[in-house]
Amino acid sequence: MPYDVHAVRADFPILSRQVHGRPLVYLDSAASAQKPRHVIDTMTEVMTAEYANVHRGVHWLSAAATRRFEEARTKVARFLNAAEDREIVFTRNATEAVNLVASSWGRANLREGDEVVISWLEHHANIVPWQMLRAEKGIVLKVVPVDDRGALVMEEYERLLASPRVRLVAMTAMSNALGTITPIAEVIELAHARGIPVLVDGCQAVTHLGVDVRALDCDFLVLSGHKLYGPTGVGVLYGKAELLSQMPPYQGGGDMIARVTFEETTFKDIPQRFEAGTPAIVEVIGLGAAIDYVSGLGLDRIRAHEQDVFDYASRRLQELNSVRVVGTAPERAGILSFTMEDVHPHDLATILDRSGVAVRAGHHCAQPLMDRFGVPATARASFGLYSTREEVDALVAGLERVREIFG
Ligand code: C6P
Repeated sequence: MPYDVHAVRADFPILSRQVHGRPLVYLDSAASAQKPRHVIDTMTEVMTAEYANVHRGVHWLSAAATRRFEEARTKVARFLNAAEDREIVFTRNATEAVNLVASSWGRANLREGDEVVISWLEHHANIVPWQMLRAEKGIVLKVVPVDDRGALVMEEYERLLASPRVRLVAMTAMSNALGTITPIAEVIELAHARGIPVLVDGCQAVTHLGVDVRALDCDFLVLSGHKLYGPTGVGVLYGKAELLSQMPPYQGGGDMIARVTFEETTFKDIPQRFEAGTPAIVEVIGLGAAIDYVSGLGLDRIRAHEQDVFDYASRRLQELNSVRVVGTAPERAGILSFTMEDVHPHDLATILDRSGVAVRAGHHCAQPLMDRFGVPATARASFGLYSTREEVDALVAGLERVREIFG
């Protein structure tokens, strides 16, 4: 079946609105994706008809809500091809999922002088939690460099891995700032050859490329629901059952305990052990609906469509002499970062906004990467399953206007 992007767009109510009197051109899906009606309706329907707290009540509504909540866990597990549902832990977002691993696995397994390998491509969410652990435990952070195109320097990675003190590799599968796709399968294989576990930041890869955790054989993977066309407030930590089972709780409270006395508390098994307190019930169910929606369209078809829009945008931006694309690695998808000579990215984004074109301007929570490329910020256009070539044309027309204004 051909991919009918206009039919797909009709599923997203917000895409038909206007901004500043112009049709919305939403090119900021890497920050957060828009929501299809199926997600909105599912969440409304749960709150209208099947809402109660989960895992607690014996009453009908609580059982209904619990069933739908746990069905969403199954959907996430299938989507990622996890071996078991209990390998899926619901968190607030990807950031909390990395913090969970750093606080629980990291505190239990890392000692002073132990090394964690990350890369220059990382989002702050996969840098700062390890720095906090460094302050607490004296671990050492090693950073794999990128070349001038924004591709990982694999020889350096191998060199860093050769140290006997490396205990964990924590790396993104796709850069949110440059769109670089990292050779994450090879990264994992090389680490595993030395018995080193790997945490994958799958925030962008899950949406743009799709991820199979068993094919990758990653040990942990984190993602945020809101980038996957689901609601905010829900993220996922995937972890191999054998690893999660050995990890101490991250937060204490209700729903994660087996038995509490004032002297002692015993904890539930995974995944509940890591889900203290009332979870984001409606949002988790909404994430399940988003996965149904994305799966219904088919990740392969989405990827092919996005690649077409991305390639078209790359060509069109190349034609603009005043624009410099930051990040030109051969393997890229969905995200284009750029600067314009003598124009601050914030001014650029503000002028684009006046014509209805929404792009992100800033450091994209990847300040070390901006430093690497000698820029304080970039403008970033990011595409989603609803993006079109016409929207790229609107972006290019907007950029031409910016050039005119700045002479
Ligand atoms: N990137 C962007 O505009 P949270 O904030 O926890 O939902 O996701 C954090 C995160 C982690 N890793 C990657 C690769 C990401 O892209 C993000 C979120 C957004 O690029 C918001 S800063």
